[in-house]
Amino acid sequence: MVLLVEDVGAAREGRQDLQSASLADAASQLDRFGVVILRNAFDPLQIAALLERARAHAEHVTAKAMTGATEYDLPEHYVFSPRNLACDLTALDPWTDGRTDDWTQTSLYAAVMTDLVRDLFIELLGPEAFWWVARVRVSIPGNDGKANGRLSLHTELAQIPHLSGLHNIWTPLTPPGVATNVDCPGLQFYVGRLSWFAEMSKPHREEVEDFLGGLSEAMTEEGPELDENGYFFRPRMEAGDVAIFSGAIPHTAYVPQGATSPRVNFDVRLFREADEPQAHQFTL
Ligand SMILES: O=C(O)CCC(=O)C(=O)O
Repeated sequence: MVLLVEDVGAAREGRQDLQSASLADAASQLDRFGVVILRNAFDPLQIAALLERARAHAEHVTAKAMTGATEYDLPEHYVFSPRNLACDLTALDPWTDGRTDDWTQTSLYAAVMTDLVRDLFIELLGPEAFWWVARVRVSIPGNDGKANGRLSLHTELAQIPHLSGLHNIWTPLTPPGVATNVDCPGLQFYVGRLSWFAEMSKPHREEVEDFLGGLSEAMTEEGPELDENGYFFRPRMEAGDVAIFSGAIPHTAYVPQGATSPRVNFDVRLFREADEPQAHQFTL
């Protein structure tokens, strides 16, 4: 298994360019595009038990959601939200079974925090960082507009402006062979104007949201026509791949026409400083 980094720039020409990754390559993608995709970041066998639980969880949630249920009959420690079909990672992770809400105690943390990922975050945030909201989300194709409706195209910076140095880790918890943006809903990023979003998202949130609102039709199209400033990057990701993205990059889910499976994923927010009472400090 070779760790690869995807060239986000090549996706603009419809090419998928994967190269063996170094810390410098990963940092450069993140700096230029606001997102880096690490393929084969970890061996999915390390989280085999979590993947099995994620599969069973998605099956249960999908069956409930498709009947329009409001009661999901999940144990209380799942801290499950029918609004975004998300629950705490620690409820599903076999290492914790909900006994703690600390994602740094989970088998997923042990798998994702490879030397490269850790070094990248130390470069971005320093060795003492914070995290907040570590969740497993289920996204169901064909159920848009209902409980799990796609979030609007947004930047985290505009939505949670009180965190500094904010970055997300996003990783699929899908069964082997199931790829996001091909077989199941994935993530899409609007690539372009990164410095404008970085500068404007906090002080001029409405202007940023107006601009993103104008892209709402394009973001659902298979081959959107966009101006020269931007394009949608829709990475194909499987279990073991990791996306790391900055608070400045606009993103939301993408549901490909051929999607048949629900998508389960994990996401967490990491940051440098916080005026956030629920933030947890940790050492990278
Ligand atoms: O997983 C998704 O569909 C969206 C995730 C997202 O927008 C976020 O984590 O901020």
